[in-house]
Amino acid sequence: MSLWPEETAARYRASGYWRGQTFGALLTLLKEAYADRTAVVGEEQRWTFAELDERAHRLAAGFVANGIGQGDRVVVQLPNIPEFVSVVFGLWRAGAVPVFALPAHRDSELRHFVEQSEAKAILTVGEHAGHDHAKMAREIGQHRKVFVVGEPEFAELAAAAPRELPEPDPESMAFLQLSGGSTGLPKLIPRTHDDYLYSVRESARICGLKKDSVYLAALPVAHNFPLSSPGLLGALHAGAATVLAQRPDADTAFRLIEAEGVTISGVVPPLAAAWVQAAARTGGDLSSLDVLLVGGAKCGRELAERIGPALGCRLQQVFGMAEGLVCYTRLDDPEDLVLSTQGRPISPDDEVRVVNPDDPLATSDDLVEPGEIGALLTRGPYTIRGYYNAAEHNKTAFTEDGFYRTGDLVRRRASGHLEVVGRAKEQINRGGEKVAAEEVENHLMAHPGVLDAAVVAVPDEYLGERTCAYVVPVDGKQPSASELRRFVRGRGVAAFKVPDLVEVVGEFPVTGVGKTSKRELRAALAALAKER
Ligand code: J2J
Repeated sequence: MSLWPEETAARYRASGYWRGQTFGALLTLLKEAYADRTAVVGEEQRWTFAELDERAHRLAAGFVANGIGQGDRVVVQLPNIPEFVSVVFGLWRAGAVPVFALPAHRDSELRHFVEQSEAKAILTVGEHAGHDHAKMAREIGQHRKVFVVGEPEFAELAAAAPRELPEPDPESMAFLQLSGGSTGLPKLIPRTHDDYLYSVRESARICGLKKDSVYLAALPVAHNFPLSSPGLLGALHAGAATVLAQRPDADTAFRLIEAEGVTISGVVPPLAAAWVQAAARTGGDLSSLDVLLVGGAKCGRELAERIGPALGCRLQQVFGMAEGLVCYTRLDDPEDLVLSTQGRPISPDDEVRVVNPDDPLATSDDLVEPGEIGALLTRGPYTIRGYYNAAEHNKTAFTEDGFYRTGDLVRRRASGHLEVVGRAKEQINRGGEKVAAEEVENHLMAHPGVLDAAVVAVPDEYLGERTCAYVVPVDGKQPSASELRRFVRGRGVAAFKVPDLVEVVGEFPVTGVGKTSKRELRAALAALAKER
């Protein structure tokens, strides 16, 4: 059964976008074509396509032996280690559905993913970057199975004898991605084998991946960008190797670029800026690097202009979202488009509407004049039609005719290239890491001294934006900024969600608005913060 209306699904099949292939079946073909070529490189491991294929077969059998099979959800929280790849393909072959948590997520988020997806198991690591993931998973998992890479139970899974397993339906949910979100905790995004493989296949082509390419995954690979734009999966699809960096800093990345002959990577703008600066300082050999994708947040023209000369590579801008739509500047685009736009969609059947930005419920008919700024709506062969188990939220997140309301403000050029000029959604983009204002507000309001809270973006030279929480205390209470930051951290959230700044105010510093909505209040605060 398709997650799209049947008529639309039929069109996507007929157009050759959806080919009825699963990720497990793809890996089998890759193994046949590229057996002894390197597929994945980790800190201490180096697997060929044949080795990856075998590991995925064994894990699949191990999962099934443990009662994890067709349609079962498993929350996967792994850093950039080769086991991420074998585990995910193992789950796919078992017909199970990975839920991609980021290594930065903590108790409150992980618990939400487990509950929301009704996961049967959690798959994680032990200690990573100073945090005990195994302990956290066990506390949350309770009666669920918890597998920890490096522990005996996982070794047992990984050693299971391969066996024939039924293929999952290519049009069924392959995994759940996370949304950056704007209202409360992250929503789950159901992606299918067919729709995701289409975006991966085309991304690999658009980014010029070939079997001799080497992709450096600098960002956490569970994120949609390093996973599929073109990312780990794009590289595998092309028969190319992926090098997994444990950390994204310039020292680590440059060492790997030189040692492994990396040809392509993808980073968020603050990281691109850090690499540009470091290249001027260190002069490591980056000569193999051919393409750097920059996206996740707006890459301003000034930074865009410096990337090519500093790193000796071509810049490719990418504007994507875990919900679907991905835009790239093309490698043969004129320089001005590469420097000043965020690219154009992957597919000729990506439908883009730029609509009235002042109406959060604008429909696909409320178009602005061509070239004017408006809110971006999109629909297409790899953009979801609804979040997982979120009927109420879906009523406003999507139009009646199935367009996703991205919350991004864009301007469209005659060439179809989009320029991202801002955002209408209540989200802070902290250098590519998305913070839903409401999620942090709810954490703040759990503090006994807090009456009300509004979290807004303030400009930041390095990250683009940082978070500022305006807090109105309960009468007679005066919680300090540091106490409130500690409190939010203690609620078990990813570190990037702890407010960078906290301003405790007598009342919200907006006058004359009377009974104002949070939306208006936030806009007023954001304008105020910008003026400072
Ligand atoms: C401005 N804003 C951008 C850009 C994303 C590739 C690349 C990025 C993501 C991603 C992704 C932007 N300029 N170049 O999934 O496959 C903001 C927009 C967008 C939101 C999506 C991929 N690139 N953004 O960042 O799901 O606001 O995906 O709606 O994390 O990031 O965030 P996310």
